Amino acid sequence: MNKQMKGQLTSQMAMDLEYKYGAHNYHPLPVVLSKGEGVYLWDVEGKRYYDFLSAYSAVNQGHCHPKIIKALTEQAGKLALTSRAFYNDVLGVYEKHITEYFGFDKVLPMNTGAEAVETAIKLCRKWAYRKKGIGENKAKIIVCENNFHGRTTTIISFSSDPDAKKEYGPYTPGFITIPYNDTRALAEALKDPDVAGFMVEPIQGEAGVFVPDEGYLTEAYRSCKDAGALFIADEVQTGVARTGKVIACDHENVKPDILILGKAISGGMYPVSAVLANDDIMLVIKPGQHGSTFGGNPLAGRVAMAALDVIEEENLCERSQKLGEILRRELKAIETDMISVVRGKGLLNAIVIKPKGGKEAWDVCVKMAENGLLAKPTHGDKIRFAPPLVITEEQLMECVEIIRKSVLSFE
Ligand code: IF1
Repeated sequence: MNKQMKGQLTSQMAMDLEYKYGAHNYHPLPVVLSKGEGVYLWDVEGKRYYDFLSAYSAVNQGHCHPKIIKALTEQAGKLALTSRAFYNDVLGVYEKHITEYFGFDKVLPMNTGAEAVETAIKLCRKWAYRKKGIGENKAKIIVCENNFHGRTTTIISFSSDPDAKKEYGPYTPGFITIPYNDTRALAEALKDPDVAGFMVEPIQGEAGVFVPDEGYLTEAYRSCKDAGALFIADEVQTGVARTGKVIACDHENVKPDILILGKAISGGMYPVSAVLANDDIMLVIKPGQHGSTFGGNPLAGRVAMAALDVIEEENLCERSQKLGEILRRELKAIETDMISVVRGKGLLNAIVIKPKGGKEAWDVCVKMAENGLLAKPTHGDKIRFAPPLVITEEQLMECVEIIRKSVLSFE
């Protein structure tokens, strides 16, 4: 009541509003957040939590990073959007910055991850017709089972998740699905001369942080080269230091032909995504053939440059690598049969929960929230653990304690 008089929403009021006025396309954990700083989030009642989701790895640099806020606010007061009908004085500077950062000739700027994936699909197809000589409308792209690449009509056309796909047809043709982590299936599929490319997540996020065998990416890349097909890495979730390297492909020294980035290239401050490729590929798209009103706007450029600088300045790759090892070691040491699997790379991790006494992953997450740590179950029995990479070892150990206490409360 008091809070309401001050014009503040209680958690219940906020949840009721979303339920009444918002589409019901999500089922969030019952916590209403109003503030973030670094590794912490606060709910409207002022309770503090560790964030162990990082907005699905968008907030790798931590919430409300001062350097990224500064970039955003300074540029917002100067120039936010011009469209691409005119040049602006940030875009070229940003393009130089990001291409040098990731080691490609060119970037095509978009906004969301799904848009960048769509862009990569279009780029791959156009390359196939202009450079590989595939007959028009014949190009195929190989994708993996249990992929997650976004929510657009074309992308869900090759999803294997019925929730994501069912009753959204008719679907876009031109995709071949093979099992993930299966180089023989890939080699077989690549025999089709109409294959233009292979699009893959270096670690499958939605599938519950499924890490492929060592050497998978190297072998897949080599098969693509042998077949004259493009190797397309969707690093929307794995990119930007999350797995302990700048991109996850770096673990195997694989340089994708097309690199898709999103989420953390803005530190979660603004929707920024990007497709990177070298000239022989990127320049097949000519003026008027692809674009976006917001893609490459000055605000996005400034924010992304600041967010990428933070990764380097704060050594977030090294932190992610080191703390990931500690986290997995500590999780494996929890004496419970409720955690059946611990897996991941860097600070992209998941545990698999074996239900006990009717209690499942969802209940564990609710308990962890009570104890001050936010994580979300995926596919029923898995819980993703992906804190902001700015977390300290001391904070991480405190989080392990919260997880331990929460899981053991069901023993
Ligand atoms: C939701 C998952 C994560 C992605 C990869 C493209 C996109 C994503 C590899 C699209 C987005 C999200 C979106 C989010 C849930 C989430 C997710 F569990 F579904 F798989 F992160 F783990 N490529 N991933 O992971 O990017 O268009 O959303 O910017 O609520 O749908 P977007």
